[in-house]
Amino acid sequence: MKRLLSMIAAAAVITGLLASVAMAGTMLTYANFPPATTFPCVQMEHWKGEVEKRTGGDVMVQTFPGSTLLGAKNMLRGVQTGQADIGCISTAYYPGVFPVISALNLPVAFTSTEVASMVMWDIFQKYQPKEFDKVKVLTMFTSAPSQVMSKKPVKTLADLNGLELRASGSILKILANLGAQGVGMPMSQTPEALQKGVVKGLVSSYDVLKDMNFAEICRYETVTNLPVYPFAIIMNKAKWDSLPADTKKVLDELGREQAQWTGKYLDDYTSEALQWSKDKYQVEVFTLTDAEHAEIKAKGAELVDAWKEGVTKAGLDADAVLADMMALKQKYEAELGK
Ligand code: 3IO
Repeated sequence: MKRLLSMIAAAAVITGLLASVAMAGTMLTYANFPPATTFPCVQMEHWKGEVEKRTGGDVMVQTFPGSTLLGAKNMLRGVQTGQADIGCISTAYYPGVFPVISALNLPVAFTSTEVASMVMWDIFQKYQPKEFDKVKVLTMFTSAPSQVMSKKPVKTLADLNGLELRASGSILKILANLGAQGVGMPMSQTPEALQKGVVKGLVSSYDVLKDMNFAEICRYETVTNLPVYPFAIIMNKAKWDSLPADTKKVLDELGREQAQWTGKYLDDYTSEALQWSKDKYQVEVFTLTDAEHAEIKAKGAELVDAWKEGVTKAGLDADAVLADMMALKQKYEAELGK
């Protein structure tokens, strides 16, 4: 009888231990808007793997690509209200909401995603802009320099005249200055708009030729080297506050590393995606003349002035942010040889 009682007691202790182990763990939901094949989702799966490994399984991450939990436009609000714990935002989809970090979306001739992503992270760390006060920022990165992908050949800047191209953020203004018809919409709506003919092409980085299979419909690619799109991975503030200190440490340590990993991945991947498009769909690639690139640059200058005005109105030193961004760009280009 005594033996039976002690066995029952032991079983109860073991059951309690198992329950507390299960309860100690945290499950985080992570929403993303584009399809699983695209780079924002590739970096999401990489981050999930690192977090689960580095916390020894204490933190598990459940990912929702392709707008299955939150879409491009309700991502910010959905994370703030806790519909998802974590979400990926393309900041260009929220005009006026992120004045400081939209500096990365200016026409300042970033040629490397790794450089742009490191610069973005450092600018965020240094200025801690109020625009992110309501969320916890886990990491940041950018897309690669933006190019024209279209159904009609754009061999010269003149071919842009009246052409309907999907874009977002500052690129819409640059397109307007170049005589094109920019149409603002998130990446996740672009396949349908191309299919229906609402737009004749898009301005984004070459990774989407393969990952969204745009090479099939957009057989003409023009190297324009327009701005990168800045992305932020944000977490619900209350959820962040509820995490144990050691978990917060793991996530904080991953921030900069993840920015660099993503930038490096995309730098390598864009050329691979373009080659794939040539092999599979025989896409044609056009380059512009130096004079045309100078024209794009000249027409972008007024955008920088407009950005400065907005940031100054928000009570910040726009010249300092810009100067820091350019200095960091130079520093990382030298350091990384890019
Ligand atoms: C982008 C957005 C979602 C998925 C893949 C992508 N590659 C480049 C971008 C940038 C862009 O066009 C955007 O709208 O954020």
